[in-house]
Amino acid sequence: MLKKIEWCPGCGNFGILKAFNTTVEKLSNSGIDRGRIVVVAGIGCHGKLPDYVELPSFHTIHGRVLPALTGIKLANPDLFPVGFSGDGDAMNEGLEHLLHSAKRNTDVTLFMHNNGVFGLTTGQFTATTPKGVRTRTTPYGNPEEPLNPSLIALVSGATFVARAFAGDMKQLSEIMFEAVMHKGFSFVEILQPCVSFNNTWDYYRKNVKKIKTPENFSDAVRISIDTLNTGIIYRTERETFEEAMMRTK
Ligand SMILES: Cc1ncc(C[n+]2csc(CCOP(=O)(O)OP(=O)(O)O)c2C)c(N)n1
Ligand code: SF4
Ligand SMILES: [Mg+2]
Repeated sequence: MLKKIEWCPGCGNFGILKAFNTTVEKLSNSGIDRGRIVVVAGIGCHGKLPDYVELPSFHTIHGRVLPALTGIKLANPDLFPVGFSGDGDAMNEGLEHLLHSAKRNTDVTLFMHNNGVFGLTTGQFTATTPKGVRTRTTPYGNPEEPLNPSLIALVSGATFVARAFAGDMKQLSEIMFEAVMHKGFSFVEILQPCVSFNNTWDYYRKNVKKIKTPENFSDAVRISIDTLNTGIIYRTERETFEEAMMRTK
């Protein structure tokens, strides 16, 4: 049974949920039935999303979405493992897993809700909080430069990298569909306003830009550096981790 939604009214997670529901419909219509889409979430506000969709799901520990997705794919390659992580979950607690999943080209998808704070624990700064932003733990402004998740995924070897905005559900669900269908590691960074601790709605609405997918890796790197660029940043093909494992058995 679906649980009652507990996100703050106005949270960007609502747009992500809506876009994902549209994506699941589209996947079902393309022959991927709901029983084959397995969702995994980390710990945080984003981690409640599996409670709000009727799909097989697993709620893992903080920062460990990717190991769970990898295990699911290795155990049953017919499944489509889809993960939901936060910026804290994927860029602080679980950063190494992202690097290694991209390097291995594990055939799974990771959607990272980037709200620039540890939302569930009430607004501490994370590795993606922009410099100067005041949070519960940076009351005089964050003294550190932020990490750029899409750039990190790209240079670590991800074969599908995209950035999207929770306020543009049409673009987001199109990207989500392509990401799940992609064979290899797909990473999608979703710019997600947190109305309670880092309200970026106005800023993103005014400033996000849409890009055309660049033709080569160097241009993809250049485009990913501007954190307001949204769209499919890079897409290529190479042997997946699962294929390599089967070949060397
Ligand atoms: C190993 C570990 N460290 C810290 C925590 C405490 N904790 C729970 S949720 C959370 C914040 C999650 O932030 P993020 O991943 O950005 O998700 P959001 O709530 O913003 O969606 C933290 C630090 C934990 N549960 N486990
Ligand atoms: S704290 Fe932020 S991220 Fe969490 S539900 Fe509320 S608005 Fe959304
Ligand atoms: Mg967060």
